[in-house]
Amino acid sequence: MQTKWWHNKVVYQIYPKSFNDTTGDGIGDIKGIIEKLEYLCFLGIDIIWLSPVYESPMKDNGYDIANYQKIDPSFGTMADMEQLIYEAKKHDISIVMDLVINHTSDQHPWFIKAKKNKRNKYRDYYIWRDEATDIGSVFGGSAWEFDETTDQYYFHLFTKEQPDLNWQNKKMRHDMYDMINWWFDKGIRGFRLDVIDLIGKDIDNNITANGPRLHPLIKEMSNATFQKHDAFTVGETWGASVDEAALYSNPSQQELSMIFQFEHITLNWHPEFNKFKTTPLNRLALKNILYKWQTEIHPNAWNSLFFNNHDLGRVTSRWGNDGIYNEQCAKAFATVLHMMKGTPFVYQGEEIAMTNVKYQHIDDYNDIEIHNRYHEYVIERQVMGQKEFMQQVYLNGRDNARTPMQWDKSINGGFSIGSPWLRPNSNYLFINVDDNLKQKNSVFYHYQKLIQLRKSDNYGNTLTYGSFIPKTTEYDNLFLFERHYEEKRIIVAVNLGEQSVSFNWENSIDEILINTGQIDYFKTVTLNAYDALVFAY
Ligand code: TEU
Repeated sequence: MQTKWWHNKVVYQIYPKSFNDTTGDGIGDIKGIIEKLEYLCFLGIDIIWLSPVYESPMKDNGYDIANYQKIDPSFGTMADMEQLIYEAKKHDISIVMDLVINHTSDQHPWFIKAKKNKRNKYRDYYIWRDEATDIGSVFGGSAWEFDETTDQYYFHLFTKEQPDLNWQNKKMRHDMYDMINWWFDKGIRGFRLDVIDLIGKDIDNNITANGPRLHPLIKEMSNATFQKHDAFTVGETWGASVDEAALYSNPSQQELSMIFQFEHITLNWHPEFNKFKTTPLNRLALKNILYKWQTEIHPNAWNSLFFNNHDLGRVTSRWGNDGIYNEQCAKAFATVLHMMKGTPFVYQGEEIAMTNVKYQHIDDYNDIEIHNRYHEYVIERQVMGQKEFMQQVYLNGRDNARTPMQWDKSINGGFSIGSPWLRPNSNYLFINVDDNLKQKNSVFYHYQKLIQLRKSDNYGNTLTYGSFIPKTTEYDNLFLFERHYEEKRIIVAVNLGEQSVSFNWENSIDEILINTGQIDYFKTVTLNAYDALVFAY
């Protein structure tokens, strides 16, 4: 396999609005990220993926961009951004920005001009039709909004404040490529591409994701930008299959470094109500999906590895046990993730086992998706009761991932001396960075160890390039697999449940790499609730 600079790197995702506020306005800022670079360096991460910090009306917390080349004042200035890039580089950390180019904000100058009249040169930067079709918005309701100024509908797969761009317009595309290269010239090392599988849409044939023109468009973009800068790129592609993953990430395609696929995330989602009507996690189904993506992906393609991000409930609350087993459970999920082949992503707070939050009232929530779906399912269509809906929000609502980062026991968990834009989780009193750094067997130091293993002389190549060999077991909750590279062999055994499991082991053990329980072994290895054991043999 052709080696890439990012192959053995670990990515940390920051949702700036909730990371660290240095001005006291209750909103995280770029200076707050600079202040925490030492912490991130100590954790051992190599790349920071920054959720959007561009100028935005914040209808979707920055995923509605009004100016791609201006920093939103709530996050700071362009000088702050340039300083972050500079300071991060001094810590050998690369900055990757979030590229939201399927749509802009309705406050973007392009859209403001496009709306003025039909003759405007920016009119065709967006998608206009005389009649609406029955395509729905991801956030509920129609994907069409009527504009009275010009008596036409415009298309928006997300909120009506996020009009979709027309990627068939060549001038728009090249304006975008100029912007992308402008950011590379500032020293960033890559991009996370928001819902990039939507830019090939063919809405007159009811095709939104994975359209016929998708890969030619990504190739054109990549050749005009990413390939020129040996960039790290990860595309968000919700519906991608393991075969389609190679179309994006096989280097011979010259498109992207990797994609975020969501088959493991949506495995217990309802076909119509998605995250708002889920079934309990089926661990065998999760195991089979993770193993499939490890063993069936094209040998030259590349996996991203994640359980958390800014759109998902936190994994210990969503799939595990965020009560008595919270820390053990966090370590177990992290061990499975980081011992697989691909690029691990750590979402802010995951490294200290932050959990979901339970606000009592719907008005305590900020997320446009939660509010839109509450209105649609509970109020308008009455297909769900209030209690049932709130239970699903407690599991999968996006605000669970957006509560302020919990730094210490001080007011607001040390996130802000002001009034935070989203109420902190009150458990910051016992789940916080400060306590984690003081406890040698904390979740933080477990993540630090996992990341160190990936960079170690002895096991770095095995974990980065080694083959993945699944082992069959009689237990759904026992994730047992091996990693082999040249003469190195590692076995990974994680109990992703509360019932004890065991497996026979007759071979010698060369070195215990991870042991989160007091695991005894003599011919039989027994793992109790959420124990994780990794050893070389
Ligand atoms: O998310 C795409 C997306 O579809 C998810 O928001 C998903 O729809 C939802 O969480 C599942 O119900 C990307 C960004 O990650 C998200 O934050 C933005 O809201 C969205 O695109 C629009 O830019």
